[in-house]
Amino acid sequence: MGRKEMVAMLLAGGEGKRLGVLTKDLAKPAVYFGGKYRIIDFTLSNCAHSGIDTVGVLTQYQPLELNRYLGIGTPWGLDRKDGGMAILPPYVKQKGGVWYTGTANAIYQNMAFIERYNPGYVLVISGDHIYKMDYDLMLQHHKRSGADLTIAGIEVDWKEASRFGVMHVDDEDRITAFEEKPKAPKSNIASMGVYIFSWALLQKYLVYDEANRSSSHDFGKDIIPSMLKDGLHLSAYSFKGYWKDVGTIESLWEANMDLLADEPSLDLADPEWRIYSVSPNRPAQFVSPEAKLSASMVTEGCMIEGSIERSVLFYGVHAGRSSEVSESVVMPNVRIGEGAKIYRAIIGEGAIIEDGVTVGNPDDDSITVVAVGEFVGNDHMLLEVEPS
Ligand code: ADQ
Ligand code: ADP
Repeated sequence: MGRKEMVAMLLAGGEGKRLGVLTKDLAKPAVYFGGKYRIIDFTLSNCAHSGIDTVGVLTQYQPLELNRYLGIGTPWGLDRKDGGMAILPPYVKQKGGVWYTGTANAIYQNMAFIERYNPGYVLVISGDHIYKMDYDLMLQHHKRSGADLTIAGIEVDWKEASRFGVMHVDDEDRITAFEEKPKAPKSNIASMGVYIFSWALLQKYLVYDEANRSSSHDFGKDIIPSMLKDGLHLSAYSFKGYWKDVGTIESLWEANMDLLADEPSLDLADPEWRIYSVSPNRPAQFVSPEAKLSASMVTEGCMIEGSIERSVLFYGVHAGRSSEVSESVVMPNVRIGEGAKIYRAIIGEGAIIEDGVTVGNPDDDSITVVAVGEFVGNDHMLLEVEPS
């Protein structure tokens, strides 16, 4: 194997329990997003545009569909012999196999994969964020500052800060303090969970952390705090673009709605930064004479006979006559019956909404979720998520 300057390790094994019925049989990175994509397409496309050709994808929870989707990495230009994409599930080693316990442990168990490429740097990223980012610019920042670890950071709303690792940064971008998901955050600069480590040093810390029995083997909880405590140079790379962690129902819904703004802050049409995905090869969408469509994304294979407003429809959705869909995210192959009404909802793949049924409530802020494959009749109770 040729030497690589930087190898990416993409964490795609989290359980995603906060997405509830949408991730019951599906890893979070494989969840649909934005009409034509899966969440993981964004990170993989970032790798492609940043000139990264060696990516280890660490899977664990419900990997079947994700593995099938990733294939050999062709859509992202990663189907190559020298490097390319490798799917790295926990496997049985001579000393016995173990489930990945935390994010750092997942990388620890794959040190041999990284070592094959003898890289100068390792980029750690997640499969559950929506953003467009050039990791090469971050690498240049890392080299320029001479840091041991660079963490990408972004300013978030104060009310959201406790969902993230937050950091304090001085005038020279040096991280002076880091707290993982603090109850009372003292900074609103969130870690994006995007890290560049110098490989020799990361290796040392992974081994050291593994020997520590009280560690949870997590980057945010263990590795970053111990590097900081040891006085290493941690630098923040300030990211200015659109970034969203879509780990909750509310944020997944919001990020889809963000695409429908007059001038969306995440431009999917940028010819310089395509988001690569796998096309389902369906016929063009069909819109019947009585249909109404406004401010929506409607994808191939859809058949629209009702009224669709401020919604994102994935492929193969059938919206029956006189149906109404408003401010909703409708995943592939959903059937919406005649006269059915859907307000502020996320409808899982393959769900069936019977004729005349109402899902969601136009008058409140909650978001209703219909599970993958669920049949919704008139007497059905649905999960509502109150806004936080
Ligand atoms: P979280 O996203 O909450 O916070 P975590 O649950 O550890 O952190 O997941 C990080 C990523 O790793 C996710 O993509 C998840 O799918 C994956 N993952 C989790 N456990 C894994 C395992 N055992 N094997 C493989 N993959 C695994 C992190 C940071 C915060 C930061 C936020 C930004 O800890 O500091 O602010 O990301 O979203
Ligand atoms: P959420 O925070 O929404 O539950 P994440 O994807 O961020 O979802 O992962 C949550 C946690 O679940 C992580 O800390 C991870 O270690 C843990 N986890 C990952 N895979 C499994 C699994 N197969 N069984 C139990 N826990 C898991």
